[in-house]
Amino acid sequence: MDHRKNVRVIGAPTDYGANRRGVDMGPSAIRYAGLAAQLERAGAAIGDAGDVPAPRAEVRDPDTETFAPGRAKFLRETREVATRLADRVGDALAAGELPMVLGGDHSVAIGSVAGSARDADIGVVWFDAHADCNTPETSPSGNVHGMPLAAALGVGAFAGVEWANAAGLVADTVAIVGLRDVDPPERRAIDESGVTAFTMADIDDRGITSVVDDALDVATAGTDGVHVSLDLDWLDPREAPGVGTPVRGGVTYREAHAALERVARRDCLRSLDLVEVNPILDERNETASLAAELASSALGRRIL
Ligand code: B3U
Ligand code: MN
Ligand code: MN
Repeated sequence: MDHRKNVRVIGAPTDYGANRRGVDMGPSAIRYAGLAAQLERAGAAIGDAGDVPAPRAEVRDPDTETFAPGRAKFLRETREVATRLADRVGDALAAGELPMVLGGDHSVAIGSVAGSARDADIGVVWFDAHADCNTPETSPSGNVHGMPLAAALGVGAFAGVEWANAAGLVADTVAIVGLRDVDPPERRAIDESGVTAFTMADIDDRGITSVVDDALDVATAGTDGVHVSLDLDWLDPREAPGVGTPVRGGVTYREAHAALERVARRDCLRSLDLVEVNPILDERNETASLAAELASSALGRRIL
């Protein structure tokens, strides 16, 4: 898979899917943290496609478009960006490049998954403290960054929503890794959809490499490649303080690298998201640097 080493960086500077402002500066922060240099260490050639246009939350009404019952704030804006991003991701893949999406809040993954699945059967590995399996009916917050996996899978009100799930991601090839904050309706959505879910307790019991190998088995079974969606709140807040919804008890620096190194070793990476970096809440751009480093590990950065 030599062509996969040509990376196309695509920024998606959104914040309206999250309840904290500042995550829209994630793409700048990750670039500034030395993403290009990190990717070069993995032997990748980098093209930066700039950012997809993202509307400013201040000039939009969160409830212009609604799902009833329930709430999904800034749904119209989410759709606009997801649609544009899906095109950009699909174009990069069609050109033989590996799209790397810099968020922005996690709602942008609706677009990256849709683009990645456009002309292929894909698996997904979702590294996150949260399940992101809420729907407008079940969400406690109305924030779409808690819903992207449900949207991509067509759960609940997202069933048949063309821009979110027309590309046909199937739950059998989706694995979530690192869970420690799951809402009760999400638990039900996971059970009913058949998504494979690994909690922090699984990582404690079995070790990160074994869990990630299992997740990759799920995501590679009968698929053409894997989309990896990395929410930086997957890591422990001590390692990654610059996120909007930190949850104690996440993976360590070493576990995170070990996980992404397993991804590289499997040679299955098709597309990658680095999301939820919030520079306003960060310390010395550490979380953005970590995102850049982990991307390098995912692409097979050599130590020796
Ligand atoms: N599950 C909660 C909280 C949350 C989800 N994703 C993040 N936070 N980052 C919700 O609002 O859906
Ligand atoms: Mn999260
Ligand atoms: Mn997330």
